[in-house]
Amino acid sequence: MKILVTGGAGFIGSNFIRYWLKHHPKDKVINFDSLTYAGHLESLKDVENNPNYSFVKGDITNQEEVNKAVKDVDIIVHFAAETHVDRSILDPLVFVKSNVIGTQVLLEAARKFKTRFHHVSTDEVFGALELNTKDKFSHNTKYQPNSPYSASKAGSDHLALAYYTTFGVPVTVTNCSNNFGPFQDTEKFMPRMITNLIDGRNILIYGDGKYVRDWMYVEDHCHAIELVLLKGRVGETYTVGGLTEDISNLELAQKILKIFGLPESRIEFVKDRPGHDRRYAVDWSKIHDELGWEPSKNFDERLEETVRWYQKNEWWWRGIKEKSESIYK
Ligand code: NAD
Ligand code: TDX
Repeated sequence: MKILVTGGAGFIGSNFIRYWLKHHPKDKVINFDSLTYAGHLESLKDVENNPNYSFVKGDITNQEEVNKAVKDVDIIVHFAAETHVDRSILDPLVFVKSNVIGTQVLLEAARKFKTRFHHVSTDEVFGALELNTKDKFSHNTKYQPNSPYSASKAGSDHLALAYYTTFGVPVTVTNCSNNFGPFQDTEKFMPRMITNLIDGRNILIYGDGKYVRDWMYVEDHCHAIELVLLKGRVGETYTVGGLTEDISNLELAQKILKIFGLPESRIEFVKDRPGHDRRYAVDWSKIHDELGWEPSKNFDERLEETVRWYQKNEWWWRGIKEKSESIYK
């Protein structure tokens, strides 16, 4: 099988390529990525000489480049996107271009070449849940995106499913909660906290810190996508989430400080994010019941592994932190 992974130089895409090559050593994987500020080929250093791996520099908004890459592949796994909510507040246009138009361009190629298409999306398209409720997002939840990022991802989800209904493109969609693990850009909350502490700086908490995310380990996400590709029903949406059960940003910061053996005085409250979604929680019973997916280990173990990874791999994040954190200055 030949798989085209868009956005394979990003956080989840690079973890997915490594995962796929390990579990499906006979398959060919092509990484299609335009290498924006968020694309790092260093994340794939350990597989770059694998004869089944190749890289194509290309932009998903360019139909010609996309058609050339899609022409003889069996599956497209579509990760490429602008992904940072704070950036979408500063400059929404590129989110619409890459996330909406880019997805439509890829779908057009999938339609032309009759290619199986898996669209990787986010739980943020469903909006925000109230604190102190048992409510969760599922495939039946109404779309109510609040940031330019989530609105653009919502648009891309609708296009993907419309191409299934209208043109019969074999599409599946996963909407996943916040991922964490190795090779995540340091502008995102968890690596930002960890690398700030390594640098002797404080953890910066937006607003009151009582915001809740449903943290899931990146490898569990890769496994979920694998199951959907191999056994999922086309035209379906699967929601995927973690095991953390309502840990607030503040509680997460406290857990990380404990791993470092540092005091809570290292937490600093800063200005809140506009339109900040209060709480995300995901019902993953559909992918569990239909495809047998579940998270692999408990959250605290994965969190500690992740902290240790950033402590050991400064070579990877040092240059990235200097560049990507420029948006915060
Ligand atoms: P990321 O920002 O780390 O990587 C995105 C990658 O896409 C980069 O390599 C970048 O160069 C590439 N890219 C961006 N625009 C492109 C374009 N126009 N053409 C070609 N390549 C382009 O993203 P991530 O965190 O790995 O997220 C991957 C996908 O998963 C996204 O679609 C995101 O919406 C979704 N998602 C992410 C999370 C999360 O917690 N990170 C959770 C749920 C869903
Ligand atoms: O320094 C920070 N301090 C802070 O309190 C940063 C960067 C974030 N936060 C808060 C905002 C959120 O409540 O932490 C939470 C997580 O923030 P992000 O890492 O920016 O993630 P989020 O906005 O939840 O979106 C992420 O998960 C869903 C990804 O960036 C998206 O691409 C994905 O779709």
